[in-house]
Amino acid sequence: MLREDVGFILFNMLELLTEKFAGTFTKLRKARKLTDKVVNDALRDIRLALLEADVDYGVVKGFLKRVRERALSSEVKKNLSPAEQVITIVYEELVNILGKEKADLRKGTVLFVGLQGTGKTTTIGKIANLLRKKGGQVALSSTDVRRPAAMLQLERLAERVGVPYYSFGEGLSAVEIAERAVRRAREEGVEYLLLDTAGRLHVDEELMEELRSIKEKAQPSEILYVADAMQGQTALETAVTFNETLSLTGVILTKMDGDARGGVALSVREVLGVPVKFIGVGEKVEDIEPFYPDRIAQRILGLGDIQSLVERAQEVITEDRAQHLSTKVMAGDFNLEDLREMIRMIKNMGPLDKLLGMIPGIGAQIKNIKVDEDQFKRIEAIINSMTPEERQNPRIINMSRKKRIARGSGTSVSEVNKVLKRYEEMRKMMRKMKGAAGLPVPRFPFRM
Ligand SMILES: Nc1nc2c(ncn2[C@@H]2O[C@H](COP(=O)(O)OP(=O)(O)O)[C@@H](O)[C@H]2O)c(=O)[nH]1
Ligand SMILES: [Mg+2]
Repeated sequence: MLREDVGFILFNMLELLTEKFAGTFTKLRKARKLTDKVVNDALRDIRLALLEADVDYGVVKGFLKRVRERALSSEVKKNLSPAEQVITIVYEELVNILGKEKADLRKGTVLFVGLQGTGKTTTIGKIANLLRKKGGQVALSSTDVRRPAAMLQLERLAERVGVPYYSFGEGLSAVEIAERAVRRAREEGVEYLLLDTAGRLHVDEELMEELRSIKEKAQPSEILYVADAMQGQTALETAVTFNETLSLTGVILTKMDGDARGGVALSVREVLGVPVKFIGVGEKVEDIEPFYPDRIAQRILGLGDIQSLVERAQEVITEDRAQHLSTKVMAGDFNLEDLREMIRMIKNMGPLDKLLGMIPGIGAQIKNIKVDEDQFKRIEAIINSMTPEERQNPRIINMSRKKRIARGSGTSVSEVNKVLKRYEEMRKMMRKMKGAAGLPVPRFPFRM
């Protein structure tokens, strides 16, 4: 994807979508029966996808073995196509492997542990915000005594979120702070005491000893390991050590807004035996989501986080308008008015780069691209400068009209041309999509 093309995200998005489907499922779609060879070919693609998604090798191996057995067994349903069968089995196994736990936190003291810089402090702010919004009684405290700045960071977050922060003056050890915070939380009837801890660049025995003592004194209801998803398998190796020392109760994966594809999430459950409870998707306090195994499974399958996207979209797009637009797209009857409406909807859906990350195949593509939202404004301005007739029937836009439109929108004829050319390409693409209807996507559980 070229930088200058980023304004035409819609076009690229559809293109990538079809490409992805075409690539992975064409062969499968042609198959009439699930033979050994068909299954093996499909599994090879899936294996690659999983490894690319940074899933632990051993986990992939066991996983594929189960899928293969099921795909070749007699359980397969007659009313599904071979492609649908494979996708359904893969999906179900993915959800199994990820665990079915809901992202609940037990009340009491919640200890956050992990290496330095993984996002512990930030995550505590985010979770405090979530719990408080749901009406929970929350308080924060930090045992990161060696770094006053880190304690201040948490105190600020507490202020921002509107929950109490417990501080006890200087000179106390981490363990003493933990003890006092727990006592005070109990006295004040706090339901969730979120306790921050110090991190290190590497696992070291001194830190482990300190955490062990904090655990003993604070008797936490949860010990959550905060892992940076961008670190992939390395994060997991460290987690194993923490788990041996502390018996973790869950994991929080941060920085999932990067191009980490979620494979670590898959390995966590298998390797540590504890669930992923939340994922961090940005730096702001709102940027956290409960972990939904089914959604991650879709994401790993390359289907994108369709569910979250749909939810986000539903907040700004009314059912009627969406229906109207998709009918037009399906009918191959898509004019510049519709394009403008789509651009407006997308603009209302929030930061583009984040949104795009949820779309299949796009996450990695936009890693290094700063989405140029200005370009959307320019396209909109160009379309605004057209007459309704021109928007409905762009073919009538001749040179003199182009000049007028360029002048009206403060752009140039060549920019107007570009928009028209891309619109034409999009329209063709949509025609193709229409032709590709009947993609082998299971009715359940995917909503597309
Ligand atoms: N993009 C992104 N950045 C994050 C996320 N969580 C934390 N960060 C950033 O990671 C850095 C380290 O976070 P911090 O909470 O101080 O880590 P700690 O040392 O484990 O307490 C900060 O710059 C955070 O803004 C996340 O989910 N996404
Ligand atoms: Mg910190």
